[in-house]
Amino acid sequence: MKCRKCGGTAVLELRRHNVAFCAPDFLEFFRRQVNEAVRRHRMFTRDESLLVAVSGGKDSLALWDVLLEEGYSATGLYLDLGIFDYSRESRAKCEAFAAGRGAPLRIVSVEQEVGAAIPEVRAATRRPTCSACGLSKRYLMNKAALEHGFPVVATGHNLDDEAATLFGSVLHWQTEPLARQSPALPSTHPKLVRRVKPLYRLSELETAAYAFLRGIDYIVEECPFAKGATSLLHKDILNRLEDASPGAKHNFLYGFLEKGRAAFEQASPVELNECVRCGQVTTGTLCAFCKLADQVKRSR
Ligand code: Q46
Ligand code: ZN
Repeated sequence: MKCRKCGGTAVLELRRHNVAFCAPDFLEFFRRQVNEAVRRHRMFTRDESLLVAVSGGKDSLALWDVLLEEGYSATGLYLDLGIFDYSRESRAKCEAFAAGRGAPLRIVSVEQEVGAAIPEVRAATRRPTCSACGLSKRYLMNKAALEHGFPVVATGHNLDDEAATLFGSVLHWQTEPLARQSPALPSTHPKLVRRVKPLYRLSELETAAYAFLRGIDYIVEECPFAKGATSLLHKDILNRLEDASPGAKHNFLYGFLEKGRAAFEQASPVELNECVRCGQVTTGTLCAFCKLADQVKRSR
């Protein structure tokens, strides 16, 4: 296999693009895809300070790395979920990455903010772990960005994540998630910062290859609560489709973004209020995070 750019020995074949690249040209391809995502969706400008949500995994650390390499001012945000060894190890990976690059890292403890670490939240609320966790993460990312003056939060969601989320929403025709699924969600309220996904054009395999070639030390283990998640089943189904028909995931996601999403967005306008307790945005009067914290407090 030869590199499409330089003719040297290729290290990676990208079947959906029908190309192969050597290591330096693959890294260049990766950066170009990120820059294209940023440009196409006007995610942020060179003058803005970015808050990058990092979990210690390959995607978010690859994202932080590429943004720093491209010269952005990018601060990491690690949310400590208190999930046993997984959280201890993933936090250590983020701290080591930050120290190695001289990049600023903020750490927020879910236990302090919610009143219990994620494993106890389930027992306290009987809510599925990932639903309470996802809700807390979205809330705390926005809160950290607002408190420290970041206009935008970037997350490491890749093409596989986005296609699997879309697949799950379509299977159940969940119109609200479909209206909100986008590589760039604008700020629709002064208390809501922009949320962007600069890796949405890159597959999981490509972010893993980038992390490997850049020597990024990331946590390989998944969160113990991810086991059996339907999103993994959806990823598996899409991988089989992709094997048989390279480009299937990409066509599915890009086609929706170009042709389908606007219809859902128009059909589900949302009115945002400020939570009577914490002041963050909600569609009701008390936000879901404050309700969760109340439930935790009551159970104690
Ligand atoms: S961290 Fe949280 Fe994920 Fe673990 S508990 Fe579920 S949502 S699986 S990305
Ligand atoms: Zn609230």
